[in-house]
Amino acid sequence: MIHILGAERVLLCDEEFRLLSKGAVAFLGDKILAVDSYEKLQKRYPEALAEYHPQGILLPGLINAHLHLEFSANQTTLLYGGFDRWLSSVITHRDVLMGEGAKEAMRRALDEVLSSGTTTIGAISSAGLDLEILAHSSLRVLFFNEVIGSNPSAIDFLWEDFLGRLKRSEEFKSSRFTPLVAIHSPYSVHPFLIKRALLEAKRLGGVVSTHFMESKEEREWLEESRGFFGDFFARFFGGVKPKALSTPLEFLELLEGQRVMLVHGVQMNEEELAKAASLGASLASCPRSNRLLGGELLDISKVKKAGIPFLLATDGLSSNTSLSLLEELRIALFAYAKEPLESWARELVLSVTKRAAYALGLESGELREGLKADLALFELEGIGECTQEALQWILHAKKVKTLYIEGKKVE
Ligand code: MCF
Ligand code: FE
Repeated sequence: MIHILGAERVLLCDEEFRLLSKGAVAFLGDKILAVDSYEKLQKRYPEALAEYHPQGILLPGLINAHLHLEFSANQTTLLYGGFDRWLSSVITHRDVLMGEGAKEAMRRALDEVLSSGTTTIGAISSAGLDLEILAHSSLRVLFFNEVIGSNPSAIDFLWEDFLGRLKRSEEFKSSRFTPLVAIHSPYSVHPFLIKRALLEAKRLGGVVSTHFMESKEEREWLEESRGFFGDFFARFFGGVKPKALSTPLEFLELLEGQRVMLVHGVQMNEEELAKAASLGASLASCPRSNRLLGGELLDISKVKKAGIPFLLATDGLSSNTSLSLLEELRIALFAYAKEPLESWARELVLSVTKRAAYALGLESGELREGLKADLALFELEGIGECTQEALQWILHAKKVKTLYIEGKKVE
């Protein structure tokens, strides 16, 4: 049965940011059949099940490209106000956070993801505890199996653990669930593990995610083998201070030939931005997480100048107060205060729709014939008289009204 979903405003989320007044999307099965005015689509498909929302604003389902569902049990446990304290507190509390209450916390967090109008997530899985919850959720999931560890004497164990998780996740592969690879970061993964994990990523054929240049401590360590990470690693290496395994640029070079999404990038310099651009990498920014951990925000103008596509994501509840992209969008609108207001609002909308889909290799993120029917309908009073749709939607949208993933209504 063909469905027609009509709304007072339809944001196509194409590069020109076109929108329709009294527009609609017609869809059949998992795909969009046509996007046009509600009236025309009703005439074209008279047999369709049609509904129109006079206060509605219809968008492609939002894409949260980077979060850590497994850390959802954190509320007040972890320490903020410095990357060093935060990381130390993660190590201290990791087992508790990932213990008993973790599953329930993950379920609650996913409900929040859905109610913010999100249809796709890029979930970093550190231990595989989130596998079944995510594989059985109604969301579209890019399941990034994380490889982590730099101690040479533990490499075989670390590799087997990663490979075991990866293989297990591959058993759940489906049109909505895609197993992928994440490299935790340049400071925490041995190049040997990186190279092997990248071979698996090539076999899977998708994007690789990695945290990169999140903190000042990271640069200090990678370039000079000193600072917080020196002491941090000494604790895990039996008191012997190891050396950093690659510079930031050497790390980026390892990623050559791979589709990459970098996460954070707050401390990236011009040379690294240029290198990332030459790799065709995208950059996911998580402003609330950055404020709580490293303290500083990304310089958007540098990222734009380098020609790197910018995405917005929430990160996990280990460094945020919610997994709502709507809240993240509002924060980003205010926090990146140098950007011109209206055009920035439009760019932010694209950063969680079309640009995110492009970066992740998804057939969604836009309202266009042939793409997946992943749709988010919101209601906004007065939208019919509004001329600043993207801006007003970011300011006022609190909860999605109806969500479709692959043409199926999420109940
Ligand atoms: O993005 C934030 C901050 N940067 C790095 N890692 C994490 C973030 N949120 C959760 N993490 C996880 C990461 O995946 O914390 C662990 C890793 O498993 C830190 S290293 C023990
Ligand atoms: Fe993260």
